Amino acid sequence: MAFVNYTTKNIAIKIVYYGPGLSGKTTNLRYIYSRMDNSSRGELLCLETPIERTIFFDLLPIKAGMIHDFQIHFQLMTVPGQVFYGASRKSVLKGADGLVFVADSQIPLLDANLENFDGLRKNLLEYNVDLNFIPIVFQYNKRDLETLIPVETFNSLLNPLKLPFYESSAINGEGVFETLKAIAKITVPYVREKVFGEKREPAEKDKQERKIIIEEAEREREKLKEGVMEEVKKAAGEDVEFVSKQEEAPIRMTKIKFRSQRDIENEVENLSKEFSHLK
Ligand SMILES: Nc1nc2c(ncn2[C@@H]2O[C@H](COP(=O)(O)OP(=O)(O)OP(=O)(O)O)[C@@H](O)[C@H]2O)c(=O)[nH]1
Ligand SMILES: [Mg+2]
Repeated sequence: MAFVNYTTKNIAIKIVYYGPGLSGKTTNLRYIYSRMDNSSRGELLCLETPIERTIFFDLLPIKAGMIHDFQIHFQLMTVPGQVFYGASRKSVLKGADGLVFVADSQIPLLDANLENFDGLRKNLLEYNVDLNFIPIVFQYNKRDLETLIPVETFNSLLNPLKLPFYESSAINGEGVFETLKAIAKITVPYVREKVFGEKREPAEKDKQERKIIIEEAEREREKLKEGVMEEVKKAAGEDVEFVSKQEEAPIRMTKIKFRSQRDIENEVENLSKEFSHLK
């Protein structure tokens, strides 16, 4: 839920970049940081391991537009994608107003994308949030590489509602601002409704219709996945290996000391409300 400060007239809208390890979430934030004027963005806060993988999360506050006389701030946060940081992923997700799901387009990572997306659904449910009704956009990243998961495959498996999706090459900045603009545009009406009680345009498909489409897609998913994997394998040549979760190499732990889960949660919550690093 967006954080509103009625005294200073600020609204903080939390956008979480979620996705499997190394899919390019931090790269999105770095690019946004590098291309924005420093009067409209704060400092990029990254806690990372010596080998560049996010250990906890990244945070980038940016200033954007007004709702009435309230200044809007987007707090962009990433989760750590690696399998064993489940608890941190969940804390960062708490109170998210909008989501960007950053998928890795490389064929061997199809399963990792799907598992991570299932994890997102489960984590949200623990906060009583239904993934089918929270503002979300999909970013299919690393399109500059070869042998890619086709966009239609991603959409059939992750995005049966055909919500906004972008092909990107975050490392070159392609699709990064398009994604950010899209999620901002979708999220703001939800926040206006929650905070000011303004009615927003009803979603294109109503609740019941969405539920039916999602349930059907879920029933079909295994079948669809097998078929799609076969096709993708064929297209890519028979020698493509599919990586399973168990084979993921564990990374070296860092010197950053983990505190209790409660401390981490408090810190994320405080940072979500924090405007001091914005001019
Ligand atoms: N080729 C290519 N590489 C990319 C792209 N985006 C990110 N990368 C690279 O992929 C690696 C991982 O990127 P990160 O942004 O750190 O990934 P992450 O999603 O934050 O990873 P975790 O924090 O571990 O969850 C880095 O070496 C990036 O340079 C892209 O669009 N194309
Ligand atoms: Mg990261």
